[in-house]
Amino acid sequence: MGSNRRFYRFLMVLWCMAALISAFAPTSHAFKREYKMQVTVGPNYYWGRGAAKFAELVKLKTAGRIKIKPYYGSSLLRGAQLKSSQLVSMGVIDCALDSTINISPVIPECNVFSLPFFINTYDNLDRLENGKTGSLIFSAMKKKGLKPLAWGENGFRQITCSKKAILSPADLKGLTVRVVGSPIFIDIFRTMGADPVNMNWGDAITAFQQGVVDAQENPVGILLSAQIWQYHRRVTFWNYMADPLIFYWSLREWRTFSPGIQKSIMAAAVEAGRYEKALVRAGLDNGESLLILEKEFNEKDVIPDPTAYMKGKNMRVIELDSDKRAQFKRAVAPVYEKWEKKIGKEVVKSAKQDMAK
Ligand code: X2X
Repeated sequence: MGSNRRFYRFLMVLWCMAALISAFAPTSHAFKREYKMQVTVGPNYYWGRGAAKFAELVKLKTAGRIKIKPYYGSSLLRGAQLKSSQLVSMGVIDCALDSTINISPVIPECNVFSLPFFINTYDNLDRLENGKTGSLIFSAMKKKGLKPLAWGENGFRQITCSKKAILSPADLKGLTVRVVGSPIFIDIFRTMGADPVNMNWGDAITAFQQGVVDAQENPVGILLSAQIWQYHRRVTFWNYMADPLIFYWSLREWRTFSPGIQKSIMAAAVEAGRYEKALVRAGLDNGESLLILEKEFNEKDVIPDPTAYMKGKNMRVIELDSDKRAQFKRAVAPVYEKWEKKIGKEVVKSAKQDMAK
């Protein structure tokens, strides 16, 4: 039986179980024993710690009524990270802290963050999230049965390589690059002349270990936890795309909560998002994130200078200046023509306006 068919059979079983449980569950103000949360990476990643913080704060703010259990490493999805928003909208999974990349199969508008060499600074990213672009994305989610709660962050994605330093598009020619299975990635890397192979994050680590791929791209927070220097000795900081996270809930279930519970969960997501963003930006911004961690969260378990840390692990860290970045941007121009249509002209326009503010 094909793995797709097996997956759909598995989905059906999950869905029937959820339907049975909800049919027999008492309706008025009864809470589930456990609310299942999908998280793509493990508990030691900054992203995983953001999920744990959310669960902890929700429990606290709802006086123990809502208990969220994070399922790390996409274990609820057998690794199939791109299925998360579909399952949350069906109500099979209660909630998620997931990347806009993994949400993009259901919400194509999320690909605006993946337009290559488009958003390149934290200021721009914050303007998008808090501006019209963010609200357009949140309303698209609501239409698809998802209740967005708050933004988190995976980070700007950087490329690492075992074979050579990547300084220009020519360096990518013929390199096998592991990418997420979202189609815009295949288009970006093929356009730049590389040979992209898509795989889920769980399989990617094995592929790095076995040297099946020459390169991969992920934000610094992921590189640190995955200890990428064990497999790839070079990293190019090119900020080629932003990768926000979103805390979100199944809309159908959300509507069954009282306004008080909704308010508490929402406040928990906003606070956990602030914490998680500060973790991933620590040492990469103007110092603000380290201050937030210290003053607001009394958090010391963080790598204060990730660049120096990676160099200390014998990695070569390459920073691209604006001329070099412009070379890459020119190389990926055809991706814009195709993807602006898929994302939607209004969203792309609002992103440009938000960034111009
Ligand atoms: O799969 C990836 O590269 C990861 C972990 O960054 C995402 O989930 C988008």
